[in-house]
Amino acid sequence: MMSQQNQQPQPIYLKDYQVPAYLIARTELRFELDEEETLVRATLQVRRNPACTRSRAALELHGHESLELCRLSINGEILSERDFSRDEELLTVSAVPEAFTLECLTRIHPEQNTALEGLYKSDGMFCTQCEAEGFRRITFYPDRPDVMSVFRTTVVADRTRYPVLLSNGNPVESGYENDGRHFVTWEDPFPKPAYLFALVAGDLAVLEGSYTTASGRAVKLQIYADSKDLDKLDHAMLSLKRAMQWDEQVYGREYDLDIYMIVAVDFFNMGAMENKGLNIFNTSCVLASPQTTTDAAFQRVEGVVAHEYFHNWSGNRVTCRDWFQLSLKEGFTVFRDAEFSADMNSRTVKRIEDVSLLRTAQFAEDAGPMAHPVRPESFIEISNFYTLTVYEKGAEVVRMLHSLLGAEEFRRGTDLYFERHDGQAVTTDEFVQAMADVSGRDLTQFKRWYSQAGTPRVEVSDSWDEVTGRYQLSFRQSCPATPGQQEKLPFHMPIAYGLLAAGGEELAAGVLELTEAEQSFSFEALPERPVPSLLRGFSAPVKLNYGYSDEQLLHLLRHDSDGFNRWDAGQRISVALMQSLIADYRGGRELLLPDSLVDTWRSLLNDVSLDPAMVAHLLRLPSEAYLAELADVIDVEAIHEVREFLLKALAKALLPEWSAAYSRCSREEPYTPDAAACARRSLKNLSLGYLLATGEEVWLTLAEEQFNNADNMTDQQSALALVVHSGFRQAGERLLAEFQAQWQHEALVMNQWFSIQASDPWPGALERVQWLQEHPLFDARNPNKLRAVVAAFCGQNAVNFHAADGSGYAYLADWIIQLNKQNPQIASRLLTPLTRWKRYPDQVQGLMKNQLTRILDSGELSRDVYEVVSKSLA
Ligand code: 0A1
Ligand code: ZN
Repeated sequence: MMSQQNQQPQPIYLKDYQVPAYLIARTELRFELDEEETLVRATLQVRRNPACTRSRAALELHGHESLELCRLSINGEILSERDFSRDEELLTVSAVPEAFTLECLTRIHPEQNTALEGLYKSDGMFCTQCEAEGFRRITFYPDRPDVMSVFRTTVVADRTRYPVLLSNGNPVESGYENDGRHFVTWEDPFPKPAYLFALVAGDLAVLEGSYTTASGRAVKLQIYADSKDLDKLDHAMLSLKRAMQWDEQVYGREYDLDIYMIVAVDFFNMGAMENKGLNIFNTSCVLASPQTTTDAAFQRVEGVVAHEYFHNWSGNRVTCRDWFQLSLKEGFTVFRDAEFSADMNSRTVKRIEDVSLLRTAQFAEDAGPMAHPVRPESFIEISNFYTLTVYEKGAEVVRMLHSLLGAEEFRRGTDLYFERHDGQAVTTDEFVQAMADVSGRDLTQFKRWYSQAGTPRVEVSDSWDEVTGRYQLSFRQSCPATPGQQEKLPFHMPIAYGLLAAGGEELAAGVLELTEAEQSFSFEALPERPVPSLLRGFSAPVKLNYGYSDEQLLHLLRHDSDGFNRWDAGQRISVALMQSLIADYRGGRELLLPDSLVDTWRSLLNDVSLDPAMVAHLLRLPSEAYLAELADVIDVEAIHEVREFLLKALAKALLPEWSAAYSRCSREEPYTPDAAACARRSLKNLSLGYLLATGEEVWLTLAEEQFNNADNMTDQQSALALVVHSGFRQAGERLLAEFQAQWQHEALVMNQWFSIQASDPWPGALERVQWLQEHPLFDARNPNKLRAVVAAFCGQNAVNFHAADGSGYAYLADWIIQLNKQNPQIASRLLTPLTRWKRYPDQVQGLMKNQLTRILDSGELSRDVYEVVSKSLA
């Protein structure tokens, strides 16, 4: 597992896939949980896989080096050391019968497990995380997703400390032992791969609910959490019921077990996990209450609860053949949860948020050393491939299929896919094949989206013939080289479009299908030269360029029937202006705010007929991260200074409008979390940000009032973050202290307190994070705390992370070296900002690379960190 310079971990290739030699019909597990050590007895019904052509293949069981093997037997005969061999990854038994019972007793140490993979302890409770390859830290097993088995699990533990004992499926038996322990046996009738196994034991409170499926079956719903958080589970429960209903209505998918459980845990590497019937969630993705949770976090809870629920069909009933197919379940499930959220809230706003994430973070991933296709060809450590590319770009690929086929045909495709492959472990090819079969379309070229990495570029030009009324759009597509892929072939992409007349009405609209490197489309007999609205709804994950004039963009901003493109037109205006201001800043020229922008913004701010959420999105300046992604060479300081200049200039130029918008949106009504109220809060807090950017004390007073009087976390936290980040030093300290006093017992709220400080762009942030790390509420073993401090500083505080002396880089490298052994997954994720060194000026590159080299030379590296560092330096 750990590697040294001389024996480096080797990649695994998709092309080397082989079917498993042995299958497991039944898995029986017995866990004896204990503070010091846990005993796991596994009884497996094994038989040769008839589909495996390798005769006399050995039985290979994965087993992490931390497993202590106590006893191994086949059909009751204990094996001696000569009967099997073991290395860091595998236990191999060379001679086994055709079908047999294997029994394996192992001892494990959950209390020492800081990697949070396998069985571990989170704040006094036992829990598991088995995706992707965590089950091999629990017992010896063919830990691969194409081995699916029925599980029966008995959990034994002390009655008083662990009154709640959970596992997958339905509870079938329970009772007491005579030594103060009790047990519960669970049986999951649906065959599943080991990565979906889960176990929880602890002293937990529960919120119960119920749901009756479309066919009339009653399902018990349970959400477990620490008793102090019992009042924060209603939103998750409501979201779950909505998700269950939505999946019935939109996909015809019903839940299949009698019970559905969610457990909230504090120590978790990711957001949540879809274990069959027993989801385990990071507290940050399940707990919600108006007093402690922002609007954004409410939406995240809704989305993640739905995401994990939807996995029951897209992931669990139909699962992945191997981990290269990860996007089969993740891309599809992200698409499903995005559509669900769009239906529950504002479709346009959801799309704007998702595309913003894709265009900043996923495009940056595509342009970095870890760029990979939606279906990667190789990996060293699979944990490194739970990426924006697999999740978000994967969802865009599914969305494109939806656009190409249309909603009805797409639904027939998913019906066929679920029916054909229920209970199977399949590949992305099978998913696309179902779509091809229902539509009669040839999707061979489309599949390049799965195999070619990189963000395609689409250059568009047009021509107009006054005499015939012929309008022509010409497209040219290309895709930059990515690691291991120099040449790319053209993609099959849907380009949703509309053609707008001067009066704003639509002359034509539809979806163009681009398949060639260069391709033109003509529109005949148009009454006038149109303004093209291209890539509506962001119909393909590409960078599209057309030489829009400001007038054309303003026209789209005013008239486009596609809300997304209206927003995007505004973004294009802002981006173009900021790019020219960045050039001015670098050239030492004075920065000026054009009157035209002020006029446009004024009319948007004054237009009370517009959705306030939309106005807020339109008037939020493009993020530093997005501008960085668009730059040839990233000038961190120039980007930051230009954005600050614009904030201040727009604040001053539109002062009465910001103030009016603020007042208009601050109604004296009690808090509600509905979409309209969220929309008002977002415009109100955006306005407050601009007001504070003036630096005038009156607005500080307003912000402090909002902070003090808020009946919800969105308003209170926005006020805090805005005061701190606007550079009101003293007031900021005062509010931070008050906030801490008020919320010190709420871990998730305090995470926000940490991250507001860590992302503070003003000088001194490095000293601040070093101080925060010593705070009694900081805990370096808790991933949420690391994200709130380390990731917030390195990922959301560009000016400070990129300090000219390289101190930010050294700070991150210190953390990586410390976390490498403690929690490799988190270490490797935190590393991302350092991997982007090629995007910065020469002198910066050297400083960043030095730290990467320092990590590489720091001793034994986990596969996770080794893969990212070595690929970054290659
Ligand atoms: N399948 C989960 C994501 C997940 C992946 C790995 C984990 O542990 C390392 C945890 C969760 C999802 O998509 O929600
Ligand atoms: Zn998922």
